Amino acid sequence: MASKLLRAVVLGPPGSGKGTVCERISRSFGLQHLSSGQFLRESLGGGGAEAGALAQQYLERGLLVPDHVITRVMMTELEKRREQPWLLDGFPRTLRQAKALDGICEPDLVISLNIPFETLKDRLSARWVHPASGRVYNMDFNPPQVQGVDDLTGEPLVQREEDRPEAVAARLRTYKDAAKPVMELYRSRGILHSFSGTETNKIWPYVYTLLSSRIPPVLPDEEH
Ligand code: G5P
Ligand code: MG
Repeated sequence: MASKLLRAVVLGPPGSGKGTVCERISRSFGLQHLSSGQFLRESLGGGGAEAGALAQQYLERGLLVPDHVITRVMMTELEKRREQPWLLDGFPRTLRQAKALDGICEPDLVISLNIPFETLKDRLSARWVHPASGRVYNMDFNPPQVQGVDDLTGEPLVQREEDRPEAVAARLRTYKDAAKPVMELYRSRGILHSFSGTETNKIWPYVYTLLSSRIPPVLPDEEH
């Protein structure tokens, strides 16, 4: 069924809520959530994988990894899912990446999260993660049940190097420069939908409505 093969992309600066929104979309609409940052972090634990070793230096500083590295990682994952609907979180982030993605499949729908700089800085410094699973918490917005530990495993949470203030400012600058032509490309195709605000919970109903017009929900929008 054509609607089941929806391919969507969520764009947004670091901390804009891509992961949070994608998780909700994935639960409500059954799309597979594919996070480029998560794939990169997994490849770091991959025992000397070339892409992993290279990526680590960039990840630690909150810089974009080179296009060919991330593109190879993402193309491998997307090739495995040729016949499936998906939702990309964090890819493409540059024009080159967008062109590489077009080579596999042009996205049907692009969601852009437009969040003020101050809000992003506050959020990122309150973020803690469970490294093994990639589960993300926020001490204000989405705290763990017990402070400092993962809800499911009870293992300790850590703060990513890239969430320190200097790294955050650098990430936001890099993002803006690289993302502009990507947004222009998708805008020119008429598939870009931008959502502005300071709270994911307020943006979410609009995202839900947009997605509902394209694909039947598997879960009603009441749990969020
Ligand atoms: P990632 O993993 O893609 P970023 O930097 O793009 O990382 P990040 O930091 O994961 O994005 P996000 O997914 O946009 O942010 O946002 P999130 O995690 O859902 O929310 C951020 C925090 O705010 C969370 O704690 C969340 O709970 C909280 N929050 C959400 N909504 C609200 C709200 O309404 N209110 C409040 N108070 N809090 C809220 O990429 C990591 C690195 O990988 C490399 C780069 O080095 C990158 O830095 N990389 C790539 N490099 C090149 N090209 C690519 N395509 C790459 N992809 C990844
Ligand atoms: Mg994320």
